[in-house]
Amino acid sequence: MNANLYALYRSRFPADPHAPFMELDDGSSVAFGDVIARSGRIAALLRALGVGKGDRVAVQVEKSAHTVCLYLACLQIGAIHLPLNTAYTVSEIAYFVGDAEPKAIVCDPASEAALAPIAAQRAGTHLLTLAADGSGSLVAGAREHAPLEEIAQADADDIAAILYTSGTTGRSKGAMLSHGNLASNVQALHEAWGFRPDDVLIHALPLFHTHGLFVALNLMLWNGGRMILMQRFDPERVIGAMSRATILMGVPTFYTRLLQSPRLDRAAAARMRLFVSGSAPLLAETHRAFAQRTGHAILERYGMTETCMNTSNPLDGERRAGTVGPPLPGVEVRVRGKDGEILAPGAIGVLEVRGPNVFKGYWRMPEKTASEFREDGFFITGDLASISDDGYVTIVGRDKDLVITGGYNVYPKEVESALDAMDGVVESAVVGLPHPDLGEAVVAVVSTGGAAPGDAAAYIAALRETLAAYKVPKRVFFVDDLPRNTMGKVQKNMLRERFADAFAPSADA
Ligand code: MLC
Ligand code: AMP
Repeated sequence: MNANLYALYRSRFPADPHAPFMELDDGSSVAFGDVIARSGRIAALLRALGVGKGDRVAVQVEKSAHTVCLYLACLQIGAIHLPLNTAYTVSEIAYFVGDAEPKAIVCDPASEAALAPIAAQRAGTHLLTLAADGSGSLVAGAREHAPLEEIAQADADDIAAILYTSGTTGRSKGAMLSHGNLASNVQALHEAWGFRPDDVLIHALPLFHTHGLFVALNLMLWNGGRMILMQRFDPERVIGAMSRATILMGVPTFYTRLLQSPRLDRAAAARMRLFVSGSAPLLAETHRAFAQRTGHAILERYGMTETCMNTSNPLDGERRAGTVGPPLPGVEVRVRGKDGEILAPGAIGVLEVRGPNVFKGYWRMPEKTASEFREDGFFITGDLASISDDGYVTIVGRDKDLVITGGYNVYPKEVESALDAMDGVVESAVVGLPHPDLGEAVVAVVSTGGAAPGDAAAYIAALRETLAAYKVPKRVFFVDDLPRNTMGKVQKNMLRERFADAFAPSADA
């Protein structure tokens, strides 16, 4: 049997090649037959360029139907898909390319000139371009080829994708996900969320992170059903699409923004059967407000880049606000205390997970990988949680120094390192503060060592040169010295308390 995820999808695609798969922003639609042909042509082009099994294909492009086909083409030839956030700057991309050594880089035509020197550093690396409208050398080159029919043989343990996630040390790690990891998770979710052949998904998430790629897109490929592919999240357009859809998946910011629209009501959501939230904590008050307005209880689930989805509130049964539900079938969870002891229900500790969904390790970082797994195969998530008597998991915080802003992760260390290298900064501490739209917002506190405060706007502008915009602090505060405990460690809790109201509606934000 071929465990290649694309082979599994193909066996589930509708028999009719004219069956629609994607409805696009311009109202046109792409049928399953088109998807097979377009992906096959890209697969043939990549093969002709010498991209083979296990080679990395780095992709930093706008969301479009072509992006979906490029992902499938990588799977088809057994190459490793390596999607990159469109917000990453050239210096961030240089790191990923140096680390992953891709055989091909596909970028937006607008970034070609900036990325060419990076691609040129490694002999045999091809630089191709793809714009949202399909222009660029990738699709043009693919048109010269007949669609590849063959699907590369893959074992369940072969790597299908590498997704970079930042780390507490500030150095990003490539999480290696296998065909088996992705297949087991999509299967578990498909069953747990009761997918039906006529389900229509509103896809408004980016295609370069787990939520949009391995949950939303993979589920619709597995379901062989239809999705409305929106290039970006626009609450009014999403509400407009609800009359011809059944499912929406989003980060909590989607739901708080939807609630701001007076158009969101029971009638608008009448045809929908499921609203899913994840990637960041959904406030219980958002859950309640959404239920009140639409009659739908948002289904919250919990996952990570390294594990795909771990837990989910039930489709049938109680969707408990403020919890992420019990583990998915095949996934085990437990909570450990400070001394390594496994805790009883209700107690708070670090959550660990084990199952076929858990990744194969970090790319070329065997020691880092080993340090994040227990001997019995449980992965240490770094999330603080408790498990109720009846198995519902509640995420109460994080043991890792991480900010989640609008569903994107920012590791403070990366921002602090960039700030600390700047003139006038003695040292810095980056924290996440409550933000009404983004859940948490990145904020920097800079110690001047007693000197006069610097120009916050100038620091922000300088950081934007090297860091993706969502990582750049929304505010910079200046202090003489950072608070420290007796061990000399910066007390970020004190900073969070001191500046807690920075984004409160009444604050001068
Ligand atoms: C955009 N901006 C953000 C931001 N998104 N700032 C902080 N945090 C964010 N998340 C900034 C931009 O840099 C820009 O700043 C300004 O906001 C407007 O940009 P935009 O592109 O127009 O923003 P918008 O379309 O409003 O995007 C907001 C959003 C988006 C919430 C729709 O961030 C989003 O799609 N988030 C989803 C992230 C996601 O997919 N996460 C899943 C990870 S997987 P300026 O200054 O330039 O104007 C995972 C595992 C799991 O976590 O469990 O799922
Ligand atoms: P990422 O590394 O981008 O995959 O983000 C994974 C992290 O997002 C997890 O470790 C959690 O901290 C957080 N996360 C995901 N889903 C939820 C959720 N439903 N509630 C709280 N935190 C979540």
